[in-house]
Amino acid sequence: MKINLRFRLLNHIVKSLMYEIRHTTGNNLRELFNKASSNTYYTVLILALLPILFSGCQPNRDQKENIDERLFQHHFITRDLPGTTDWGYGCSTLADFDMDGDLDYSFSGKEGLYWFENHSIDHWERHEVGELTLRALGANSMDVDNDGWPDIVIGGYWYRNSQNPREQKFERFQYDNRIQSNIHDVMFADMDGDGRNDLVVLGEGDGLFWYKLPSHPLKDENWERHTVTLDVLVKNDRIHGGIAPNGIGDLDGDNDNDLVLPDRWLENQENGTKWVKHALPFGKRGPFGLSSRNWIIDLDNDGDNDIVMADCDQQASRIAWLENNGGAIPAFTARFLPMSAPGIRGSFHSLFVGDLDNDGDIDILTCDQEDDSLPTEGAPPRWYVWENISTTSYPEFVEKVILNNKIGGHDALVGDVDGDGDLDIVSKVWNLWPESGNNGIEHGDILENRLINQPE
Ligand SMILES: [Ca+2]
Ligand SMILES: [Ca+2]
Ligand SMILES: [Ca+2]
Ligand SMILES: [Ca+2]
Repeated sequence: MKINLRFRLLNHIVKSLMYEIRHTTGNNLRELFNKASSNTYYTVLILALLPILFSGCQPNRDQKENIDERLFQHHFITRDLPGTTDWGYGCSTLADFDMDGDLDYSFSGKEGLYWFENHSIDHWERHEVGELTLRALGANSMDVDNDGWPDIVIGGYWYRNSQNPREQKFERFQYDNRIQSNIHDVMFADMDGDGRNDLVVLGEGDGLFWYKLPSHPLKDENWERHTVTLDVLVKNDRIHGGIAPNGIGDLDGDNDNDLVLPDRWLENQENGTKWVKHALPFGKRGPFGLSSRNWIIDLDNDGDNDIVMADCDQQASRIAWLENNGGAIPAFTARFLPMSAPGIRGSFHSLFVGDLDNDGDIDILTCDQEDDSLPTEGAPPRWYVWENISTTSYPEFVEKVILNNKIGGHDALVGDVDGDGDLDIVSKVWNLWPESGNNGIEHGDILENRLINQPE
């Protein structure tokens, strides 16, 4: 029986029985069963309910595997970026910048910051956001000034959407003039528990900070800054990346947002003003120190948050989920995801955790980046999904290569870009790779999910 039909039937039966229980005089089940014995309808209902109850309450998932190379179709968003190639492309965000109802994509190169207007899956128009003041890799979009239009935060600056972004560049404001180096991760999360999102940034040259967003941000002014830790600095533990794309969440069940770095989690105490370090069994060091992509989620559906972690900025990247034991100070066990495709992985600089095949369970996405300095071995850069094939609430993953055309990715982002009800993936090159599937030229990309509206 199809899962939806089964749940609809179960729902109907439970509602009917609850109604009967509530309206049975004497409030006892004996009367209900007496009624059942004299009423064919309720006998059928109860008999139908028994096997469902005895089969356990786990959804009996369709065991068919849905994800393979045919599910996603690659298109270029751009394949003629201007300018030089020795800098790398960063600052990815996915938001509806022109407020026309579809998701647009932004990223930067050395020459500046662009947003790509979504006309259709094969037609994207490049617009300028503005200039960068220094090399920047991390970015995120949020409505900073509360005018309803998504803005972009990069480094120590935020770029205000002009409200006419097709015609007019964004206006740049500086929120921290002390930041003098690349900020690798930019996140928005409520750190002090007042119900409003704060800005959280990580850069190995500056530190890990959170900022309260001011109510009148339209000026160059240092925002109220709280230091989470300076352990990330190059001269200390050198932590290059960690909190992106979803490494902030409640790990100890006390309803405040904690934070994940490659080899540790930091416990939020006293509304984001005190942070206590606890070890995690994951991070390994590469040429940029410790670096990972992290995603907090309750993956095994037992009520506590687990963590999906992928190495980045290093060769032979691994990926695992870390199971939370539910303790008051939780401990985590690393469950490494299987790698069955041949070759050694490159740098996994992307991570998404969500339902990519609309079957109700959580899958995991990453890819190798195109990068001569952190190359794959024995295979070109590829895209991978660990498809959840479990039939219970405890996950079980199998690795699927979903794209293998010499196109790598970097800080890929996921959303329903073509608005058809399934999740698509946008990404871009990291740096020039002469052997790339775009003849060695830089590019932006979309992997169209063909689950819905898939051609015959
Ligand atoms: Ca749009
Ligand atoms: Ca917490
Ligand atoms: Ca859990
Ligand atoms: Ca879609």
